[in-house]
Amino acid sequence: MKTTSRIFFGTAAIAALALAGCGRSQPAADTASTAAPAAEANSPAAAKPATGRAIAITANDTMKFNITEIHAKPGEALAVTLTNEGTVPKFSMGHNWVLLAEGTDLNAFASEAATAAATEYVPVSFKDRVLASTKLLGPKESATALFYAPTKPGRYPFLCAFPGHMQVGMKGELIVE
Ligand SMILES: [Cu+2]
Repeated sequence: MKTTSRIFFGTAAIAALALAGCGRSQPAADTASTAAPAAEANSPAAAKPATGRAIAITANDTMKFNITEIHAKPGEALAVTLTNEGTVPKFSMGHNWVLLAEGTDLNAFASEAATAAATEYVPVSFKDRVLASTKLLGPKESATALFYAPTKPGRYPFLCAFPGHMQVGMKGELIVE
C-alpha cells in the first residue's frame, strides 16, 4: 500500500524553531531572536526531522510490541519503524504506533479510539495529544514515524490504537531523559 502515514501534528508555525533547537550541541542561550516559544513538551512537535535515530519495533498476532521502552534525549530526532509481522488480516488485527502526550488518559483514549475506524483508530478528539503516529498496518507492512522527542524529560506513553490492543498490553513508554 502506498498510503502516506498520517502524522497528527499541530500547526507548522514553529517548525523552524523546532529544527533549530534539536541539536545537542546547541548552546543553552536562546539563539532564535525572532521567536515565539519553542514547542512545549506536551504540545505536538510542529516539525518532522528529515531523519532520526532508527528504532525498530515489531508487532504480531499476539498483540504485543517487542519493545515497551524507548529511551531518548530531549529533542532527539527519532525514526520509529513499526513492522507488523503477523498474518491476520488488517480489519481484525491491524496495528499502529501512536505516541501520546505525557499524562494522557489511556483508557479514555482507547474508549474513543474504538469508534474511530475512519481515522485508523486515532480519535480526532485526541488529536492534540498525539505526538507522533504511524498509519494502521496490515500483515507484513511497515511504516515509520519521524519526529522529535519532547524537549521536556518525562515518560510519554505509546500504544497500538486498534480496539482492544492497548488493553491487553500493546503499549509502552518513550522515556525522555
Ligand atoms: Cu495492535
